[in-house]
This record gives sequence, C-alpha cells and structure tokens, in this order.
Amino acid sequence: AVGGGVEKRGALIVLEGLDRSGKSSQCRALASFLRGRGQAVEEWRFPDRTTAIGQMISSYLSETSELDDAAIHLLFSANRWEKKNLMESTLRAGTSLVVDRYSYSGVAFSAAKGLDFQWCKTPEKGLPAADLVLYLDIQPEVAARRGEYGVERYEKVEFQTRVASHYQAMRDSTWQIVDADQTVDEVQQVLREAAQNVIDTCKSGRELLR
Ligand code: T5A
Ligand code: NA
Repeated sequence: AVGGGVEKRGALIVLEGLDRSGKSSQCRALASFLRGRGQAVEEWRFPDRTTAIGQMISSYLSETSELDDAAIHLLFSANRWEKKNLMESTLRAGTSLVVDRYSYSGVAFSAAKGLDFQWCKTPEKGLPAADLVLYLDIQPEVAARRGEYGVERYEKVEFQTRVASHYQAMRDSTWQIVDADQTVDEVQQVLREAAQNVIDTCKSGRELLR
C-alpha cells in the first residue's frame, strides 16, 4: 500500500484488446467525455513512443529493427517503469488516467511469441495496478477487416488468436469484458458508465493498487 489514510485520488483506467479492437478511438472519446463532465482526466498510451526507449520500440514494431524477444519484452516494460513516478503523482493529485494498453499487453503479446507466461509477468510487478480494465473483446477475423490491419509486426490472425488466449488467462475482478463488435457509439456507452463508477470509487478514498 502507498502512504496511509484516505486519498482523493484519480482512477487508473486501462483499455486492452487485440490490435484493431478500437482502443485508441475509444480512449480518445472516453477522455473527452469525462473532461466534458468536469473530471480531471489525462489520456495516456503504451508504448509511449516519445521517449528514447519508446523510439526503439517503435522502430521494432515497424520492422525497421530486429531485437531478441526477451530484450523487446523488457523494453516495453521499461517504457512503463520510466513513467511510473509521473503516473503515481498524477493519480495522487486527483487526476484519472485513461490508458491505451498497459502491462496486460506486455504479457499477452510476449507470451504469444512463446516466452514463459510467468517470466513475462515478473518485470511488471510493482507498477501501479489498474482500478479498471476495459477489455475490448473482438474476434481476430473481425478486427482484421478493419482499417490498416497488417501494417505492423503482430497483425496476423493466428498470432492475435494466441494473444487473446493469454489475455483471457489474466482476467480478474478489475476486468470488464466489452463486446467490441458493435458501433463505436455503442461501445462508448458501456465504457462511460464503467469509467464513471470507478472514478467515483477512487474519489471516495480507495488507495493505490499494486
Ligand atoms: N505491445 C504493446 C507489446 O507487444 N507489448 C506491450 O507492452 C505493449 C504496450 C503496438 C503494438 O505493440 C504491442 C501491441 C501492438 O501490436 P499500439 O501502438 O497500441 O501497439 O497499436 P496501434 O496499431 O496503434 O493500435 P491498434 O492496432 O491496437 O488499434 P486500436 O487502437 O485497438 O484501434 P483503433 O481505435 O485505432 O481502430 C482501428 C480501426 O478500426 C476502426 C477505426 O476507425 C480504425 O480504422 N474501428 C471500428 N470499425 C468498426 N466498428 C468499430 N466499433 C470500430 N472501432 C474502431
Ligand atoms: Na491503438
């Protein structure tokens, strides 16, 4: 646990799902909806391609560089660790974060390459834990019909099917499974209600989760 007593902190809300499940579109809409309601909200994403580590990840994803599977796994994790202090101070200051991908992506994608599932989870331990994980559930074949699919390294149906099974193994009580094969607006409605609920819970004094 972090600190003592009651903290009127922000909520850590994470969107997860296969490639092209709609995470970025939904994050943007959700953050702007919540801000419109007067909530303090920032929109974040991982990988954060703006840092030096993020640029190494970006060139790997666009297949302009090669890296050992374990090495890229640790870079993705390091890219979260380099934002940890800012993440925690922002939450403690009462601002909620709507985050496009987090540790669950880190584990699911690396495990889908054949790395040991438990090993993949180890470097994520100690990062702030999500208060709510909104999992945009979609069949890989449906996602594959969406725009620009197949441009980046992991966008192959067979690979995405393995990713989905590793995501499934990480579901816990913070997860809400959302049918992502609906219109953008229909999906958004579900996210708004869940996000507002968890923001209210965190404001009423829940400590930071680990
Ligand atoms: N990764 C990531 C790791 O291996 N380890 C890690 O630790 C992390 C953090 C890049 C890759 O990195 C891997 C996972 C990824 O393979 P990224 O930068 O998040 O991660 O990937 P992007 O390519 O930017 O995003 P995605 O491919 O995941 O797409 P999104 O964000 O899920 O979907 P979005 O919103 O961009 O929409 C995709 C298309 O679908 C349409 C949109 O208009 C768009 O054309 N669309 C819909 N169409 C119909 N109905 C709907 N409801 C729709 N919603 C969106
Ligand atoms: Na995205």
